Amino acid sequence: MARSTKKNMEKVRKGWDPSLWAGLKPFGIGEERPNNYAEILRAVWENKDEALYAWRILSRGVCDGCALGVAGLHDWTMDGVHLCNIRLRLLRLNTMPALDTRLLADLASLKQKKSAELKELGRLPYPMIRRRGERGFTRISWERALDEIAGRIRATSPRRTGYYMTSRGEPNENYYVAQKAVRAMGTNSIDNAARICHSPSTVSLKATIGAGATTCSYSDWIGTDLLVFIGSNPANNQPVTTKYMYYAKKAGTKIAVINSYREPGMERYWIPSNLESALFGTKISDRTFLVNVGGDVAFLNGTLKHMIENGWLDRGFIERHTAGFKQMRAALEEQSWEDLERLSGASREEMREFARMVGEASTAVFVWSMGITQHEFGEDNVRAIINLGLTKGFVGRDNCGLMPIRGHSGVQGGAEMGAYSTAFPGGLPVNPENARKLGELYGFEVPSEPGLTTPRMIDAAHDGELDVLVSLGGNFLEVLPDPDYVREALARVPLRVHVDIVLSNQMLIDPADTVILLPAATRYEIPGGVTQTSTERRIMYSPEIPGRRIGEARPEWEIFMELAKRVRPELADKLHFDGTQEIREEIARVVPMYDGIQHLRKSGDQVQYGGPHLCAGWKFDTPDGKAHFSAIALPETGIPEGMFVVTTRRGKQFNSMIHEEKDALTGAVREAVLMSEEDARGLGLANGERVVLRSEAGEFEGRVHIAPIKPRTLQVHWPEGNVLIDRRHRSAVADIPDYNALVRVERAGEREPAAV
Ligand SMILES: Nc1nc2c(c(=O)[nH]1)N[C@H]1C(S)=C(S)[C@@H](COP(=O)(O)OP(=O)(O)OC[C@H]3O[C@@H](n4cnc5c(=O)[nH]c(N)nc54)[C@H](O)[C@@H]3O)O[C@H]1N2
Ligand SMILES: Nc1nc2c(c(=O)[nH]1)N[C@H]1C(S)=C(S)[C@@H](COP(=O)(O)OP(=O)(O)OC[C@H]3O[C@@H](n4cnc5c(=O)[nH]c(N)nc54)[C@H](O)[C@@H]3O)O[C@H]1N2
Ligand code: SF4
Ligand SMILES: [Mo]
Repeated sequence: MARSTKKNMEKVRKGWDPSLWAGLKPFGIGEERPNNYAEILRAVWENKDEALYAWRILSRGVCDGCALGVAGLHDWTMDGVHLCNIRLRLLRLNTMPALDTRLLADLASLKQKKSAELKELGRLPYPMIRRRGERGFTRISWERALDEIAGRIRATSPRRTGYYMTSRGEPNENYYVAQKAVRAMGTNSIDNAARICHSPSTVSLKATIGAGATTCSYSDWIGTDLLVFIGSNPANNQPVTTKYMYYAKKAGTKIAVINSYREPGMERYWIPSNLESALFGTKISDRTFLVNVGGDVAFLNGTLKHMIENGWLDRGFIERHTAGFKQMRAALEEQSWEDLERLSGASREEMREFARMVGEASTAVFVWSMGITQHEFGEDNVRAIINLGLTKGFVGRDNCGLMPIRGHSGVQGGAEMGAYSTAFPGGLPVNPENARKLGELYGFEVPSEPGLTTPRMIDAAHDGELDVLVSLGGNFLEVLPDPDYVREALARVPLRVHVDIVLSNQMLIDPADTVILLPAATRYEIPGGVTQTSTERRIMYSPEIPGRRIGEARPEWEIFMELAKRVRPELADKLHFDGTQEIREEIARVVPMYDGIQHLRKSGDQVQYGGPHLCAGWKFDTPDGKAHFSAIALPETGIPEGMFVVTTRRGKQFNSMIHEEKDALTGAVREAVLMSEEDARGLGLANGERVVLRSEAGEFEGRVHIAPIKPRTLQVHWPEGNVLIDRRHRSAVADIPDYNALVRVERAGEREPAAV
């Protein structure tokens, strides 16, 4: 094999290493694990009517699955093929034929269908309209649809309108034009799925180190001394990372996991495209620390306390390049070991063991995800990780970094393009000064007040304060807490517009007055090609792929442009773009950090904004040029007697799109209630027994699935589990819902708790 030119790949030891194997059973026979070869056969079968198109998408397109990022079948981190089962499952969304719109004439039978079945009916081919009292949708022309929507927007105040975008597949160009159009229509109430995903990460990183994204690249994982995953399960959610982890381990990296569940995929994984790992598996985590749901601040603060007590710090870095260390230390001194143990669910010894791992490492990368962000104190969770990262200057240098690993393919670019109610393009805060500057560039007045965040849009709808709600993809009914409340809210909005590629159940909610469906093009169908930004800040070009086109589906950027021109005809020339190349040229001017985007022309073209490391040379983009430690109080997360804390998790699904009844990584079916053996015993419950979970918000019936999970914590899959979540619990700054709940557990059919 030729020597790799990819950074850090030269550190990977050649030859097989049995000490890293998961076991001696070839192919892990008999183990609970996904069969990735079967996934390939399934994808071939599913896409057989459009085999050539499917192949072109895989071999030339930028993946529309997660935000890891790949062009065609190769990435910028490792040699060899980059492909996974998520991408294969999502492929059909791009190749399937149009649905028969006659099916929409009467919705009675469709209302019985699950979202997965609705999606399988096919692509949405034409604009459709349904008025109050009508049984279903009828076809309407684009002209009439856009005129009607524009008329309604003009007839109301911009304050009474809201716009939401999924991050599923959305390219930068769609976000950029959408936010410009919405701002021209007089409001900042445009938000995207990043709000309910990593918003606390962006807020806290900006406030402490002046960076709004990961500071490092994936290649920094390979050969770092210590790689830590906190509240993150990339084996399921960014599967190709298991290959990066394999290489990292072969370059001497130790992996630690902090989680409330011993995720099977993070313990060992069989990587299909690597012979050694495919045969014998790879042991991934070297040390897993089980913590309480919500126990991370306590665990990380305890870790910090040990590090300070033992002097496992880089004092030079702390003195020269940081501020706030003393205040942080003072806050820690107030926190007793008793509280730290009780709230974290881990022992003082375990925190010491982790502290020693961090203390002994001269390089480390910290990766986190939804287990950290989706809490009322999500911002503090992130700050606690940043504190730890700053103890030894684990930022801005090789093999070091702070990485909020992103979810949806489109999510990194969403807020950076300004499709965010609290940020303008470039992630700049919405305030009068930034509004004035943007207004000068655009040639029209840009509103200077922050708009409605996603959860607040639904609150406004519920309160009767929204006249127009435009949602591009996504499904409020399934991605936000308390579906009954969301249903009521959506049913009150006089005009709902759903721009989408397929059907979903939120579209079928009866109109308060009017519902309009608009068919969107996928990213591969957009003339001129598009770009997407990955977690590691890489802006990648995805070309238009020749193949089947669907009815009258149009690129979403064009839909927004046309709409805004109708609402503000006097601004038509200022809102016009001839194509995606012209959009990229404007992005390069308005968002200087995206400079280079205008030169991307073909598959594989890319530019990583900010370079491999942000905060390089320990220069921090904060007012004093320093990185800031945070003094963090312990959130009171104690679990009242007789109760459990339940968190929502992903199975074999892509967010609201469910792919399989059973998750092959965990063995859990959709209705599973993951529970520790200890709790099951205490409640007198057996594996598989039916139980009811009751929270203040609602109840959920499922089946006990005994798993290596922290006692007093439970997990259920979402969206099914969303009925348990109280919508009022949200984080203070970022406004992300807390997707966890306190529940009582009862055996199904009993009124009294199952406890004996
Ligand atoms: N196959 C697949 N891939 C996906 C997605 C998908 O739905 N399916 N979704 C995409 C999206 S949008 C995103 S954001 C990412 C999400 O990626 P992840 O954040 O990895 O996804 P989750 O399944 O929500 O996993 C949360 C993890 O945190 C743990 N956890 C829960 N609560 C706590 C806590 O309080 N503390 C700690 N330390 N751990 C906790 C859970 O046990 C679980 O391992 O995945 C992306 N990729
Ligand atoms: N309980 C609970 N809820 C959660 C989470 C959790 O962990 N627990 N995670 C949250 C997270 S991290 C995220 S990112 C959000 C996800 O929130 P969203 O992004 O809003 O939801 P998705 O389910 O990913 O959206 C998929 C739907 O979008 C549409 N769609 C798919 N592709 C396209 C496209 O190319 N264009 C258009 N216009 N539409 C398309 C289809 O209707 C599809 O059904 O959910 C959040 N909700
Ligand atoms: S890991 Fe993510 S980016 Fe890579 S192929 Fe899978 S879904 Fe696509
Ligand atoms: Mo997400």
